[in-house]
Amino acid sequence: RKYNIAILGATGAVGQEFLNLIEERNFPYDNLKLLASKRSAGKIISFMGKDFTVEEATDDSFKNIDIALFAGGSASTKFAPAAVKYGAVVIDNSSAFRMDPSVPLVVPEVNPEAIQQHKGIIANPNCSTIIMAMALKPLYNQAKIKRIVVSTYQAVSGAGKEAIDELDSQVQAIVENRPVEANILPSASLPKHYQIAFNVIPHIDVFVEDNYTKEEMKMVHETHKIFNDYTIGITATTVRVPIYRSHSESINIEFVEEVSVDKAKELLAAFPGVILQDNPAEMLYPMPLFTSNQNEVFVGRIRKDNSVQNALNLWVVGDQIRKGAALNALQIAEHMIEHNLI
Ligand code: 11C
Repeated sequence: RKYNIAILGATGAVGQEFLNLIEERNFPYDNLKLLASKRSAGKIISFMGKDFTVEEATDDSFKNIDIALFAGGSASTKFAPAAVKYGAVVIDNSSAFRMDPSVPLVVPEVNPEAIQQHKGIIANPNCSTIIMAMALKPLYNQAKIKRIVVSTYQAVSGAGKEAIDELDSQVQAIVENRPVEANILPSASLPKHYQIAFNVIPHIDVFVEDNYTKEEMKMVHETHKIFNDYTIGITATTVRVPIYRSHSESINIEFVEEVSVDKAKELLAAFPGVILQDNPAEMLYPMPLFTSNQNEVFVGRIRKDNSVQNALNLWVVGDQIRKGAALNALQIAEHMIEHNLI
């Protein structure tokens, strides 16, 4: 069987990646509707030898749609009710529904069983959460996790195309000895902006409770929900770095029982969607330059943390637009097809 698909936010970075992956993975689509805001409507997108006209999304766009892939943003909240009403399964990449108890929050390699509980909407976790969850899961299966300390190094593309353009223009200005302008990062909506070129900004999204950022708290709350384990202590520091694509994470994990470095390597190497890249003698470790446009999450620099019992340090890198967004969403759809859930 083939499915009628709608992509909401088809012209953005995640929308474009949906198209790349649908082609690459030979996703069984019948009709494909590319939807966006009024501003992008009318744009022509060539896909698999055919020209598609981007349509302005309205509630009625979701009539006869089986799977609605939402790239994210405020459009999700606006159109999810109509899509569900028309009987589509919405796989949503925004943060709007993630913490709703009636909405499964899914990384297919980690908690596929949650998909069955859906009532029309399935949420895709935040990119930094997905990348961390992929590295945690094979280790969590071996020994319960007591505490996680994570610091991220997040690419500018996580903040949208404007942030990529801003990094480019700032580097250009610096090279040409011109004044540098900053209008986008940490977040366009904030009153103040900082240069990202040759800098790092320890501020992603807005500040929420106890001076943590929303991005940091997403890593805490979403991980608890995905693992359905609210006992794990998690503390995060999320940082924007002048990298185009792929988020990196330094993760310190304290287990309830010992997990040796060799065992961790064996478990990670065997886990689907993870590539172990850990050979210090050969200077082999994951780096964002080489993990971009790849589907897997790469793990290396695995070391015992000698300062505390039963703890390991990991360096984890993954393409946040692929596994951190579009690929994870498409894998949810593939899982549903494979298990007759659609
Ligand atoms: C970033 N993680 O890198 C963000 C982007 O909740 O889906 C994705 C935000 C989200 O800025």
